[in-house]
Amino acid sequence: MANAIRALAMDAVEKAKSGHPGLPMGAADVATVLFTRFLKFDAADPAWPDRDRFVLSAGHGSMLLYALFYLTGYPKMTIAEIERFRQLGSLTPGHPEHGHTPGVETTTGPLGQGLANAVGMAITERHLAALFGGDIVDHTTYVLVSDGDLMEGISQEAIAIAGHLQLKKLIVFYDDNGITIDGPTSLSDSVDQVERFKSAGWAATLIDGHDPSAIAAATEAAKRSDRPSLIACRTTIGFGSPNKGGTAKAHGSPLGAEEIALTRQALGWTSPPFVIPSGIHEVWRAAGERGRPQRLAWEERLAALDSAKRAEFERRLRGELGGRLAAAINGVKRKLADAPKEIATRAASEFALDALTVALPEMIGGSADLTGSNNTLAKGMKALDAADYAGTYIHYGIREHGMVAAMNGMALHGGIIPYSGTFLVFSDYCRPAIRLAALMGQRVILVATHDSIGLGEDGPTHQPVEHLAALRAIPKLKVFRPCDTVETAECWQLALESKDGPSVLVLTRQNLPQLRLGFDEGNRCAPGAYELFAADDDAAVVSLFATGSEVAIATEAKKLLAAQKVSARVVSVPCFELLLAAPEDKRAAIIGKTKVNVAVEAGIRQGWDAIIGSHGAFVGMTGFGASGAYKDLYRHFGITPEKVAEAALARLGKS
Ligand SMILES: Cc1ncc(C[n+]2csc(CCOP(=O)(O)OP(=O)(O)O)c2C)c(N)n1
Repeated sequence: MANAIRALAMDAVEKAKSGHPGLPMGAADVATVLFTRFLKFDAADPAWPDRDRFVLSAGHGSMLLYALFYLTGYPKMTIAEIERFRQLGSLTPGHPEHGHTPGVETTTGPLGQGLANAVGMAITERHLAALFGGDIVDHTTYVLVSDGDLMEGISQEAIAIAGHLQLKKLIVFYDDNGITIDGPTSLSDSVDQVERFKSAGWAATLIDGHDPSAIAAATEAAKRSDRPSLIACRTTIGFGSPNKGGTAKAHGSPLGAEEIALTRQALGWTSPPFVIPSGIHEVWRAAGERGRPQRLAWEERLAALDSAKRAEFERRLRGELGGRLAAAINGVKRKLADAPKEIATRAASEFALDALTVALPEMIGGSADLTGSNNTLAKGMKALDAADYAGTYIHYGIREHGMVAAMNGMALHGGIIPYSGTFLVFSDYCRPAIRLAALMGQRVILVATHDSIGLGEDGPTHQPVEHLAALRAIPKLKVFRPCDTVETAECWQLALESKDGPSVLVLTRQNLPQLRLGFDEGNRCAPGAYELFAADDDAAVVSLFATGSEVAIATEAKKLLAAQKVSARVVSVPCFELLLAAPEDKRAAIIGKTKVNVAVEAGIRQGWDAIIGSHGAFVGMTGFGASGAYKDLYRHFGITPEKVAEAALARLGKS
């Protein structure tokens, strides 16, 4: 049965003239034992909610997954798709893509991410089991990792969190083949992985990864463990290939016709390419049907659940917010209309979260050890930890990358909406996971506080300058930078309503005036930008565009210009992506047609030309910040109402 995987992998890679045969061939025995004896799945229904998850963290070995899907009978994975491996539009892309190929639990390829995603999935399983009961939620998360996965730094973050949270239903198979692209791992690594995992609170063992009974015994033991488990499986990369097996040559290129013929001989595999002997295929298909009775029994248990509980479970899995969100946001906005607040937007975010987390108990918060600074802990939230998986707040520790990758796994699992916090400057530390959230279209929300030189004395190491531009460059990511308490609530609403993609909420440390007074039933931030303060007459010659803390500066600049008899309007731009996605006429109407456009943002100019044009004036940063009181810094870097007014006057030829 394992040789069927090997044959499909080497033949598909050969036909595609590219790909990675080594991992599928080496890990075929592990995968065969897992899929035929342990994994709870029903090939006919790859998205069944209580299925076990299998994450191929080493995504370059994608043919392993595709071969398994084909052999076990996933409906869409036909032999034609296997033959179209890596071709445009096929269901068998180079690396597994979630949302593209049914059965792929997460998009992998960037090493280490899948392992951290799996941690998020395992956390979600424990949490939902605590809420809805083990009859309804009871599944194991299995992961296959490679040397590369475990060398990446993110793996340390993931392992440490999983060990700390005692995620006993997380089982990791390590394809311990001692080979990477450059050659043997001894070129660059001397870590004892078993000891490393043990020290992080895991059960860990080393076995022969080509011995089915050893694989089965280790998996049985792992299932009984009260800790997460690592099973290091000694394997031979490209198992079966007489000349390339066990070497880096089997890692990432076709074996070649001659070597494939020799491998067929060595494995005793006589079928032509893409043909699986019917006897072997039948046993594989039976493995794919093995879980059907379990799925049907689960459906019956779900149907028998108390109807309110069942409705809530199903609502959560669908990721629907119902009418709860708008009601909560409007409640917050009414309070702010009655009693305006001059607070930092990070505090405004907490104010919104106090209401949101009550209305939407599926929100699971957290922070990378900056809870008090990120204001992510709402009233009444309790820690989610090994003692109480029903909690809704995760102390991720100083692990930004692992945190966001775990959030991706949570969103992929479904049933919860993850959000968490760090400083905006450290979005660099989790950028690869943010990018994957965007690529996968997952609702993951990052609260990024301390968003500019406005954070003050911590200085240039902590002051983001290029981060807004860098985040705005990621397709499908929404970057929100609200200017006050009301916009913060509205941006939270938009982030939560963005079911098909991630959001970053960029928030200040420093207090800001509430500019939105009165109550607006609608969400004025929804178009991405709007005229916050119209010109005092019909003859505006200047449009002042700003985001976040700089909207108040633009508003003051408008007054200075008025004193000089120059009519200006202020446009708040809380979200570039929404504005730039709007139809041309709508966008043009918001941007307006005044003689002069000026933008002010305490970051670099990059990206602003799309709104103000290359002739527009920009008041912001051109280099790194400095340590000092924030008001001094704004003056020092020239981000003041006076400078904004001056820039406008200069463009009008009045200075
Ligand atoms: C973050 C990241 N860095 C680099 C790569 C490129 N890459 C793909 S596989 C690989 C290493 C291969 O070694 P291993 O993980 O042991 O896989 P195996 O050789 O066993 O297939 C590298 C460096 C990547 N996919 N992701």
